Amino acid sequence: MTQAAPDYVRNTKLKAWVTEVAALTQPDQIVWCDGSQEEYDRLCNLLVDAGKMIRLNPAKRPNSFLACSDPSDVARVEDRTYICSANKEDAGPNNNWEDPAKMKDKLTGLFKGSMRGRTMYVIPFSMGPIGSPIAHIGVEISDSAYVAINMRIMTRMGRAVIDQLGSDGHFVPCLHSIGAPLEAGQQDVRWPCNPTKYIVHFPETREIWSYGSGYGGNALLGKKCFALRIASTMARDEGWLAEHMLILGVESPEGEKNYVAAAFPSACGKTNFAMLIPPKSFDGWKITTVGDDIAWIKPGPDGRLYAINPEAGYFGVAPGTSEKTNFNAMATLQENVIFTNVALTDDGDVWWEGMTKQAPAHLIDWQGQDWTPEIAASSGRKAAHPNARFTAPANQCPSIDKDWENPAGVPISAFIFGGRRSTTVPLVYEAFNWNFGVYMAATLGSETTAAATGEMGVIRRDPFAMLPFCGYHMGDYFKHWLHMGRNDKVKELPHVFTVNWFRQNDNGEFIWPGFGDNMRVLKWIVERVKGRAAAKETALGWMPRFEDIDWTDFSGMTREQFEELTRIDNAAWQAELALHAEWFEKLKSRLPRELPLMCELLEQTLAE
Ligand code: SAT
Ligand code: MN
Repeated sequence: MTQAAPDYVRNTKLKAWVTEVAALTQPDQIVWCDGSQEEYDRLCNLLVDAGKMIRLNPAKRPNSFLACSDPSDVARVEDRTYICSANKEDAGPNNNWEDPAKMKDKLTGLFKGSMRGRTMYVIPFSMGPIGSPIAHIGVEISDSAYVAINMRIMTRMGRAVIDQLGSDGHFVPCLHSIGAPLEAGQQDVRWPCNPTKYIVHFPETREIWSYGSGYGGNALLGKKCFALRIASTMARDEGWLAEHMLILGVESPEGEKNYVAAAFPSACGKTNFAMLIPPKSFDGWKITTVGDDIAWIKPGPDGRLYAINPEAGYFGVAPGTSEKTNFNAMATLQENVIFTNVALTDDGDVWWEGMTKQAPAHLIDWQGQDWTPEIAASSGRKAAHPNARFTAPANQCPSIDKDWENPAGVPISAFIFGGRRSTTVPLVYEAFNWNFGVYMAATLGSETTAAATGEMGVIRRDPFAMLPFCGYHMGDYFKHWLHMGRNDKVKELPHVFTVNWFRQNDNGEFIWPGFGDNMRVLKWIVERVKGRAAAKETALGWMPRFEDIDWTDFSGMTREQFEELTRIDNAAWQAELALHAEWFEKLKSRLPRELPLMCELLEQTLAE
């Protein structure tokens, strides 16, 4: 174990910061993570020996583990998440705000001695391929070994990043403590955390402080905190985009390749879409995966927009994932995986709702209790938490794109925006132009899911699927997107599409089968970009007619059902537009003028 920084650490700022944090938090020891397999194995063993993780049956799932969290620490805590900009107005109504100096004071108090009795891990990481012109570096300090092992899967982590930093390279400091110091002789618990939680961002100084939670986006600070909240601010200042988007490649039988980036709110099937397997009838078509959650996008030398996946792993929702819904994800999960909050089978493997049609006869649920289908039927208790996750290396995915680590990124041809809407929003439509696309994305609504704590199933506006992740005023963010459309460096803008896989009929059943059949929509999208697919003009944008979609070997959709799926219900849209106007009202002080004008225009077109 090392206390002082290893010799290879030359970055003076980093060394000083680590010393300063250690003095504040008073850990028992400091470990500089080198990112090696030996280190990973050692930390996994440590967690297993301490009873904080279970090693799964190696014959079933080699080198894989199950961790189960405290029931109070299972999702992102949006009401405890802060953007502490110098001016309150800059954070916008989309963020909680506190004065940076006041917040630093409060946090300094909380972090004081917060790592007593624990090990402090210094975790250097690169978001994006090390050295890529689109990538950026962060260093997380955490008192959680679980965080360290997850960061090794989710990012490029370790000594190579320190080398890249050199003596004066820039990094985003990400400070994390579970807030559970151990006094001498005090027995540790399985998932230490603190009922008081703060997930805090200082956008001007590009710093993150997270306290009290060990779970997901609250604790793996490279993900939502850095790659979205801090990076969105960097992107605004520097003329690029940091987005809550998957990136996938569409390859035609002729070998033509197009990349699209798609934004959906958390737990709306982004991972499934990113790993889609086309229906059998799409012989020769291939979908490849670049990323499943976050895209960093910069203008390239040829004036197109180029995207990288800043992450190196998937932190995906387990429940609902099966060979049927996401074959590639299941293949990715065969080994080297950390599962969190799923159920344990009697033969030492994992299970979750939706993994198989029939549940095992007996399980230990995510809270450590006996679970049987009978108990579930009578009590409604779930075997896995609805926001249970897997952490898996991206390169284990069979559909991984050959260019997923290309430092130059991949060129984006289309942006797709989607929400979870049981009514109103048609299956797919293409915006008339960039500004209209920005309007559609800015007014995106979605029914809430288990990915964040709070009421489920209510519609909230989730512009660009970025509501919980935009590190500054949403009105300024819209302005930034509109500006990208007129940026000198951008010579070819992607087309913009809206999709909704979740529309229901009057009986509450999904009309669209989704999953692999989304390929039919994706094909239309790519053909539109290439100027090869027809569409009809509607008030909302260009929409496919029944005959514009490839229905080969698909009997599940009649012309009538398709009409229902794509119907623009005027009354529903008038109500929807009223909600848009209400939403815009909240952002009024910084809202670009174009957006309310487009709202009026739409209202008039619909009334005609
Ligand atoms: O933020 S998490 O990484 O916990 C997952 C999500 O909400 O998409
Ligand atoms: Mn996400």
